[in-house]
Amino acid sequence: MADGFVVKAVRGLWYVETGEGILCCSARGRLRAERLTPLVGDRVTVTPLGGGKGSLEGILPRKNDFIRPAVSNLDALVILASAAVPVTEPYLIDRMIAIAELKYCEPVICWHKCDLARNGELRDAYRAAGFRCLETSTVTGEGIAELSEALRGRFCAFTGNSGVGKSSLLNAMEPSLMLETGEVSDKLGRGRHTTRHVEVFRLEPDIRAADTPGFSAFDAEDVSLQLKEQLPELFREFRPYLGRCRFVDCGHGRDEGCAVREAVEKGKIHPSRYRSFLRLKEELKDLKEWDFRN
Ligand SMILES: Nc1nc2c(ncn2[C@@H]2O[C@H](COP(=O)(O)OP(=O)(O)OP(=O)(O)O)[C@@H](O)[C@H]2O)c(=O)[nH]1
Ligand SMILES: [Mg+2]
Ligand SMILES: [Zn+2]
Repeated sequence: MADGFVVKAVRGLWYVETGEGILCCSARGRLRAERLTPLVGDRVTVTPLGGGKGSLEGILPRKNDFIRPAVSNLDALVILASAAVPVTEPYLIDRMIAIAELKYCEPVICWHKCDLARNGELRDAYRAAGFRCLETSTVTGEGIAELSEALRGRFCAFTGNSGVGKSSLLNAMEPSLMLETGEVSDKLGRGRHTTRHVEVFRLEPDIRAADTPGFSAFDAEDVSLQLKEQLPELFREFRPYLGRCRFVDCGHGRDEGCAVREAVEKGKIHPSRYRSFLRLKEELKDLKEWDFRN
């Protein structure tokens, strides 16, 4: 039996990095019986079967796990956004931040393609809220070294809409990767879903990074009852105001005497973040405990 790390999952086969190289593994019956699906990022135990094959026997306890992208044990989630085509909706950034915060994973916000366009206002808003927020470009090389430094020694996944430049940015950080990239469609201004599966690569200096397929509006959502219950705290710049509202059960919407809304009005919280909070709250409002029993 050997220890390993799942670097890729394709159609019921897991590619596991071990001391003997990468083994292509199928999951043992016991895992299937327990309905445990290995994820990219899992620490696992495998039995080598020879010929580059193996049997995946067990999954070590996870630090966290995500549905989109389907990965586990992340130290950081690199959220790519762009002010150029395809423009990223701030709501998507804020939703991913909330999910990362829930799972004790650091969100790193990357305003990419900054050679084409910038959104200085939002960049500053995220920085003021306490996030690591970089501007990067594969054309000018801006921010690439800074991003590599921020991710040193960590396991992270790159996420963001299709065409935002995840694979290109990874190539810029580690030119030996030569990952496939795709033009953004002129007509629709959308990406072409070039990357088809999650895969982990090693980058200098001592980084493990997963490239992931860009998402579209139809993907499975990583929502949970915990996300709903903890939502206000997951917007970290709201925390100083929580508990200061007039009513203990304040929903931080139109409620009278809401300290969060007052902070927005006084310019302490950016309105775009507050709008995202309200929209996410609305989206989660019908989630009930029984939706999560199976
Ligand atoms: N101007 C400019 N274009 C970029 C930059 N980074 C990526 N691109 C272009 O954006 C397009 C999409 O890049 P990809 O790396 O394929 O995007 P992706 O996020 O991996 O897309 P999916 O794999 O579909 O999710 C390509 O045409 C890239 O050349 C950048 O910093 N500046
Ligand atoms: Mg890609
Ligand atoms: Zn309130």
